[in-house]
Amino acid sequence: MQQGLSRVFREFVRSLAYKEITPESFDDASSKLLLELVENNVALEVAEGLIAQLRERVVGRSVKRGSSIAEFIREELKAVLLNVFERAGVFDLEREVSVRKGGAEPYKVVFLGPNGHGKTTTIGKLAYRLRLKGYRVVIAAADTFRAGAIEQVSQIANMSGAFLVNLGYGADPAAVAYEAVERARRQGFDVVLVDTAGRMHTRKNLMDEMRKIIRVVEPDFRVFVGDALTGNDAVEMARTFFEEVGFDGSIVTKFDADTKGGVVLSIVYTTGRPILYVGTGQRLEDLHPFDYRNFVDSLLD
Ligand SMILES: Nc1nc2c(ncn2[C@@H]2O[C@H](COP(=O)(O)OP(=O)(O)OP(=O)(O)O)[C@@H](O)[C@H]2O)c(=O)[nH]1
Ligand SMILES: [Mg+2]
Repeated sequence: MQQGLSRVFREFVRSLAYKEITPESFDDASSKLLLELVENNVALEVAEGLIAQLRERVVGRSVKRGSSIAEFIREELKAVLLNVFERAGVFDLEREVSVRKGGAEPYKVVFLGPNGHGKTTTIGKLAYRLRLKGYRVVIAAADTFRAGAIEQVSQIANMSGAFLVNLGYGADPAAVAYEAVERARRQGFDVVLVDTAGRMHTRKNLMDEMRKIIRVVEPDFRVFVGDALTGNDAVEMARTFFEEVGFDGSIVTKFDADTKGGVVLSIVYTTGRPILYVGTGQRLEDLHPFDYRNFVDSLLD
C-alpha cells in the first residue's frame, strides 16, 4: 500500500520532471548520485563539485519535446565530465620527446608518487615504448632508500633496453639523477627517466628529497604515478605531492583491475593536470595513452 503510494508520488515527480527539472527534484535525485560516485572512488568534494556544476546546467531548464529527460541529463553530465578533462588539457610526452631528439639536452622526466603505486614498473613500460620508437633511454636509480629497489630497477632497465645509472644504496638521490643527466648529455641519450623513492623516514624527508631532485635535474616533465585500486588514498597523495612538490601530469596504474574509475576523474579534477597514460597490467606492453573522450563515453554507457 505504502509502496504503491510512493510509486505514485515518484511517478508524479517524474512526470513533472519530464517538462522541467526543479531544484527539489534535482537535489532529490542527486543525493543518490553523490553516494554512488563516492562508492566508486570519486572523492567527496569532487563528487559535490560535479553535482553542483550539473545542477547549474539542468535545474530550471526544460527538455525539448521528443527527447527524454534521461537523455538530456546524460548529455549535460557528459559535458560536465568532459570539461574536467578539457580544463586539464592534454600532453603528448612522446611527441615532446620526438621534438627534442637530436638536440644537446636530453628530455628529462622525474617520476613521483607513493610507495607501491607503480613508479618503477611504469618507468620500465615507458622506457620500453620509447625504445620501440628508437630513442635511447637512461634510467636513474634514484630510489636509493628502499631495500631491493636497485635490483628491481636494474632488472627493469635490462628488460626494457634502457641504460641504468646507479650509485648504490644510500647514495644521494639527487646526485644519482644528476649523474644520469650528465651521462645522457655526454653520450647523446635522448631521454632520462628518474625513478624515485615512494617512502623515506618521514613524509617531510620524502617531499624535501623530491624538491631537491627537481631542483637539480630541472625536468621537462614531472609525473605523478597513482594506483587506481587505492581509491581515495591515490587522490589524497596526488593532492599532497601536487601541493608540496608540484607536477605536470599523472599516470594511473592498475587500471586493468579497477572497476570503479573514480580515481582518474578525481586526480584530474583535484590537480587540473592531465593523465598521460594508464597502466593495464604488469607487462612492459601494458601502458596505454589515456584518451579522456573514450573514458567519459565508457562511464556513460
Ligand atoms: N595489475 C597491475 N599491476 C601493476 C601495474 N603497475 C604496477 N603494478 C604492480 O604494482 C606493484 C608495485 O609497483 P612498483 O613499480 O614497484 O611501485 P613503486 O611506486 O615503484 O613502489 P616503491 O618503489 O616502493 O616506491 C608491482 O607488483 C607492479 O607489478 C598495473 O598497471 N597493473
Ligand atoms: Mg619503485
